[in-house]
Amino acid sequence: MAASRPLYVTRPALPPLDELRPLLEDIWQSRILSNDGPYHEQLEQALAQYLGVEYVSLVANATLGLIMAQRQGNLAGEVLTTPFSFVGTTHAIQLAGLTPVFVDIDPVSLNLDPARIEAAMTPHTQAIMPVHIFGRACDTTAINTLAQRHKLRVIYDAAHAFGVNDSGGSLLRHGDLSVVSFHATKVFNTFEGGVIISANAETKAEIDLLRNFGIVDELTVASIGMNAKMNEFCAALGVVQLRHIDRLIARRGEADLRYRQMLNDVKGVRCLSVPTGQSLNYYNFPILVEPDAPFTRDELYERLRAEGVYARRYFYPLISDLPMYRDLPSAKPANLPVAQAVAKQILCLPLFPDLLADEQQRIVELIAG
Ligand code: T4K
Repeated sequence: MAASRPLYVTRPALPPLDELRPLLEDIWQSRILSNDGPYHEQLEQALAQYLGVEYVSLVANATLGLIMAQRQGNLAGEVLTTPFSFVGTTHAIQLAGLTPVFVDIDPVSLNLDPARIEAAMTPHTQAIMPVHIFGRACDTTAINTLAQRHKLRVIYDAAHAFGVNDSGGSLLRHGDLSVVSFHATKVFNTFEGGVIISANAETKAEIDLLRNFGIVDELTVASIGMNAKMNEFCAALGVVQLRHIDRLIARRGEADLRYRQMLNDVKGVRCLSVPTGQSLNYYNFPILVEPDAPFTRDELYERLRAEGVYARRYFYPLISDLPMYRDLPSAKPANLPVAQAVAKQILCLPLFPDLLADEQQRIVELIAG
């Protein structure tokens, strides 16, 4: 077999450097490097149009976005969330001064199970932070109903959900706020970055203050804000990236379909079902290693690794099993049986726009053994 490149779980897409160069020359010329510069403005407007949402605030990364989304509501108390996510989700709750309460996930969507949310509520519950994991939509209707009934805020961790639509439009329109990540590993990347989608103009105005120290003008500071601004370099990159995003998502979709076809007859592993009523951005390609497979998930992970295929166990260990969270009452494994099982079965295969069919064939042959 010809020498093969290492296959990481993702490979960031970048535009041709020549396309970016005029924007960089402009920045070099103007010396406007940050604090609501022209490319920042341009990208916010372009994203509002592309995503089909109105109130868009760029941020330096999604973690700061999630923290600010909680500070904006002046929340204090408990936030119901999923243990099956990137650790940043729960860290953001803790860093905002709130207490995470873990709720089990649905075995099909792998998202927060709405049927279990009410049982986890206490008089201290202030908000729900669901995650559209792998860009697969949460049950937004059920979550919205619960939030209205109990007067809770909903902050979606939409880190994976760039450009995903459901039958009513952008998935990002749900809840009080949604936070998307533009990290290098994401479908749409600005090296580091993210965006907060607010439900209304007042919320956006408060978020925009919070991301710049709460500064209104030279003499007025309105809130205890932080520095969560996106700089002009990242914003300019975003402007150029957006020109290519549809093609890149389409190529991810082609690779996703190829995996599904190639893995169809492979014993011991199962692809997640294609969700209905929503589009996908094909952020990841998660598979589940069946309990009766002739190998364990970790054996498969090591087998691939030995051949230069760096699949990742997203998301294992469960956040609720990490040392700083495992003593919370809601973190007990018996409280989270579905998440516990899924975390032991999940494996994300490499998926990125320029992944070749031959490379996928090699990966699938390694899995088939
Ligand atoms: N909520 C959720 C649900 C999230 O998934 C995340 C982030 C957040 C919140 C927070 O969003 P941000 O604050 O980051 O905007 C990565 C990312 O650092 C993290 O952003 C992401 N989720 C998470 C799922 O993945 P690691 O520690 O797994 O990344 P790392 O460095 O191991 O990279 C994975 C692979 O990607 C590497 O093996 C190679 C490739 N890679 C990575 C980078 C950074 C590249 O080829 N080039 C690169 O520049 O966390």
